[in-house]
Amino acid sequence: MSFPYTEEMMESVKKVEATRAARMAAEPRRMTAEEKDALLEQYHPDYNLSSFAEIIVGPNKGEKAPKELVELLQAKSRVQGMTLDLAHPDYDVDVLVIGGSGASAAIEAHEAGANVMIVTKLRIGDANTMMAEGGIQAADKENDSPAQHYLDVMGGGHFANVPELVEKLVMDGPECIKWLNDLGVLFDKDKDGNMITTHGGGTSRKRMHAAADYSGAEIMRVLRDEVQNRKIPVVDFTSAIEIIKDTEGKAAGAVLQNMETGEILIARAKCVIIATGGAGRLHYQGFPTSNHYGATADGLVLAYRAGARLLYQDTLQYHPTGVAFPSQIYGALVTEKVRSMGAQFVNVNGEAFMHPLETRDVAASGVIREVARGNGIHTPLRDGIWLDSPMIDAIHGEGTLEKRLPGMLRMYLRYDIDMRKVPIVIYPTLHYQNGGVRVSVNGMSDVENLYVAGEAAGGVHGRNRLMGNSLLDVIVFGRNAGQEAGKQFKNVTLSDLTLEHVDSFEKECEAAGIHTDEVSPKILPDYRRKK
Ligand code: MEZ
Repeated sequence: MSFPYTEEMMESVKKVEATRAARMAAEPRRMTAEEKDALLEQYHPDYNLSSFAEIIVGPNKGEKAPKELVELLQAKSRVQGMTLDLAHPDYDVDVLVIGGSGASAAIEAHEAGANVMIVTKLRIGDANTMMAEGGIQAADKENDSPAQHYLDVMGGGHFANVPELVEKLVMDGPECIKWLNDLGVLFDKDKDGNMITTHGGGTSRKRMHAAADYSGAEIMRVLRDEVQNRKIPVVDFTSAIEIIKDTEGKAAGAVLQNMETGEILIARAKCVIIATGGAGRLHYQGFPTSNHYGATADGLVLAYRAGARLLYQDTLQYHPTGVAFPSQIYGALVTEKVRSMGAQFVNVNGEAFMHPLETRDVAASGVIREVARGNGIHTPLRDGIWLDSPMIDAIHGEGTLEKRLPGMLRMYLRYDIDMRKVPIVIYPTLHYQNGGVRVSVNGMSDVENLYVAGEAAGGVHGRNRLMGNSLLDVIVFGRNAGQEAGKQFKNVTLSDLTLEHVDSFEKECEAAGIHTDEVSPKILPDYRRKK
């Protein structure tokens, strides 16, 4: 392979280089609140109403959600037409964790004495948690406090966040970092052993703890080890396709389907924890995604059909810096840490048009606007914006980018792009669902004994999440759900198992005149070429 930038791109690179010293000397300007509001309204994809539809049935009837999600929420159940022997389950456990990102929940429930099982549709760790790069927030430094973190989270989420959830997130943050560190997560530390922390978009203090630029992979490595050490059973390549309830309406297990053989299995459980992650593979509004292959909103569908309400299902996060070029890695994540380390957004004329660390919704909208204004860099799949990565070594010294962002460097070097020497082209990529299943502070949804943790739950981030709060969310609320279920299962006596709620939901759909061939949960995206 040879260096892939075109002559036209290199002409623009020269302009980026020509303005670099001046840009480094000047403090980039922050937008005013009014400027941000106007920008969001005009350019953020959440404001593109034509891509949303009304939910016709279920607890969120009358509210809007992305069209693709509405279709799945109101699709046919995969168990339709099946005769299932619910009285003779294949698995009988105290706590069933659905999704490998629930590893921390499984560990805590196990610690509380529960007989726990994890079921995951791919392998444990094939999850968005694994793919989080830049870090995890927690206010554990002297110049910081949970109160300061709280204000940042609320401001970033447009004050739509559920206050009690935010309080739990920030108060438990420092202890979570300690828990992970004690388990063996190799966080970046200075020569004296102190954690190195950086800023993220919208943070007023440097509280991003990282393991280079593979923070999620490092955290998942350690959690997976701990699951193995505790001999917690993991049933992999097996998807949950429906929540089972008992005749009193409590969550009581799940119908599972082996992904290879198609075999149907019944798991009975006194408590169920959903930790199935996000929805990037639904490619809302045609966006590429940074998400893992299985991110198809399954948890939302399962919980919704069981009667749980969703919250902020109409707000998505488009990460400002997805790869726009080269095409082979289109939509892959370029961690925000690149900007935390100093790289600026620069247009085709070499101008820095926006502060690099505005909150994600604002930054993504700013990039979209700059391209819409015709100031983008032309590449085969789409025009994008320069992220001036050579600034990192220029600011912090040679070798910094290689040390602090080795994953990024390697990803681009595979295509002969050395991001230490030339800027890279980015455009927003679908990254996160800000909303999800509504939960109370103990992690329980509206359905008794059905807990939801991590990206599948909604409320803590309001209408926009800050960098590093998703890893924190999945650890704080995963552990919390595990601890709560670890207490709760001791009080649970299950009556007969039933899927009556699935039948009732289907009848409600019929009565509402919904006719569809779609089945859900979706489980995996369908990338086959359509005729
Ligand atoms: O929290 C995230 O989404 C995250 C850490 C992403 C990143 O840019 O690295």
